[in-house]
Amino acid sequence: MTETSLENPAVDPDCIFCQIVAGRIPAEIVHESDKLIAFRDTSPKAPVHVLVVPRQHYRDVRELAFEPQLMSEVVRAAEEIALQEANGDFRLVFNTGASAGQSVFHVHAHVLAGEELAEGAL
Ligand code: DGP
Repeated sequence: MTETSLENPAVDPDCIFCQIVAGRIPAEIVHESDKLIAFRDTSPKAPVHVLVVPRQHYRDVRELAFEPQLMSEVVRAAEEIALQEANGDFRLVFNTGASAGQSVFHVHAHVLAGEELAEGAL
């Protein structure tokens, strides 16, 4: 573990997305910068389904809200991905908390795009 603080450890060794960020678990990366990576979801719910993930470990978007610049980068990355892979329109979803469907507790934005998104596409 490096650069840890109690509230916001930079890396959680038990976190699957930290492992992807570190290159220890493979993923199909479609976009990256020094602050974040974006890779395809393994269970796509739309023609384009990409997860935008800060390299640093934040539990959920409530924590990311304290980092407005990084939050803004997440949105800009979503826009780029939707332009690259579809017509530029997209849906951005942050499942936040287990009862809202969050299953990986490293913040990630679901970018859904492509054709007309079905009503229940996440
Ligand atoms: P959520 O339920 O909002 O926490 O979304 C987690 C998503 O992460 C879910 O749609 C499936 C995806 N996912 C889980 N494990 C992996 C993995 O190892 N690789 C990739 N690419 N996606 C994963």
